[in-house]
Amino acid sequence: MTAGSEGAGVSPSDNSETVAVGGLNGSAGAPGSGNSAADASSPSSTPAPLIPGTENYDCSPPTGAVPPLQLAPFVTGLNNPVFVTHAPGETDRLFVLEQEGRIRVIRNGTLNPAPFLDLTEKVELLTWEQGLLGLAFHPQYAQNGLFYVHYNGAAGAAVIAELRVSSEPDVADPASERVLLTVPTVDGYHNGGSINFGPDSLLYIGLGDGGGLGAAAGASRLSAQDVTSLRGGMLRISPLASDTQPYTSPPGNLSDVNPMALPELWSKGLRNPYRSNFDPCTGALYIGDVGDRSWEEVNVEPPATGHRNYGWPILEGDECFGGAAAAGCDRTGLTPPVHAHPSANTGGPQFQAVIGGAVYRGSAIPALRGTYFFSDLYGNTRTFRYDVASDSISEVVSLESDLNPAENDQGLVAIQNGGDGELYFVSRGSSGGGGAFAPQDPIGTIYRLQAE
Ligand SMILES: [Ca+2]
Repeated sequence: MTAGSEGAGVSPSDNSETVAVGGLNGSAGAPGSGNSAADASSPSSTPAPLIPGTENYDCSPPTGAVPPLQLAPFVTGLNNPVFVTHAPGETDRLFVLEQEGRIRVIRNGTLNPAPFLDLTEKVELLTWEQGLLGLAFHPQYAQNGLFYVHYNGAAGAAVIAELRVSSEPDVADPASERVLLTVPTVDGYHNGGSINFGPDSLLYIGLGDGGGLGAAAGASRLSAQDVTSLRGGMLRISPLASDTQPYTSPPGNLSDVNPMALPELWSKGLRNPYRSNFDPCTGALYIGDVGDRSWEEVNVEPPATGHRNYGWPILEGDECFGGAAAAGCDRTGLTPPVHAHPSANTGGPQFQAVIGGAVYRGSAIPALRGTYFFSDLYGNTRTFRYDVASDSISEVVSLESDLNPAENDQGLVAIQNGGDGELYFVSRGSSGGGGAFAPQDPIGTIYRLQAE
């Protein structure tokens, strides 16, 4: 293996061996993980949400039949929106990320003209896959005003940074930025982007394998199996500064069972975890992992269950990566996805670049409570229900004929909960295609999932 050219990690040595993390599947969950508040064993109870700030989500069981659904335009005129979320406990504001580096505020359905924060001077987009990709508010945001962003900075490197709100609630303080972590890219592809606080109030960060075209691709792929690289991993950190450390790595991470592993790592073997979300009612973590040429996949981590190896680049989906020549690959210790969909690249039904979504926890459509929505870059939305007790999913249902507002090339890039648990779909207005990023007109739209 040519591990010496593995340039996308934070390896202490250029010659670090690629160390498999296999064999760790099924290891015990993190200590202090008071999980399983909600599972199928008590379907009639209504658990409280497990994540601070999601107390307005509705965790009661589903009732009734699913009505015909639609995506109703909520806010338009956004410039390359790529994400939406809410501050803890808030139901009147949403925060939208515009790819080139702005955070915008939507208050009661109206877009504020002035941004909450403008990071465009710091964001560098080498490709359509980069930009300001993720935002997570600290669980105690109402008290400390802290929030975290995941963006691509100088030379396209992944940057995780902390900022603080100003004395004005709709304006952040740009001078407050404190960079926690910087991880170089290869050529701007496979960045990951997700960033979420879990039930343990720790920050989970999805980093892609860093991309790589041609000869560089093989090397960057290997980083996903290299526990001395943060690339291709799900990280779990306590983001607050501690003495001289910009953040700390808590007990319970992968290094507890594999001393070779970097202390930030929680799980490995991911290719491009662009979008992930916890279900606050169960604590399960849903990870959409964008595939290569054959399979798009969704992984679900049961509550407080890390130390997983999701297989890339040994597996793509549930198949040995590399086609027939790779048949018989060693699956020991690898966790296949709960769902894999053929990619459009193989000539199957159109489905390309999975968009990991979120679990509906609103009140408006009771039959959907507990249903996970995900899609692809072209808005081919699908759903399933995940059962914690059996660690398995229901049949996957396609909603692409109902919920594809522009029919094609709409650039669907996120499905997220509002503060009331309802679902919002973020459309950039075009897929952007491959290659270098190019500015476009403000044709982005946020849709709200509603009954017809
Ligand atoms: Ca996988």
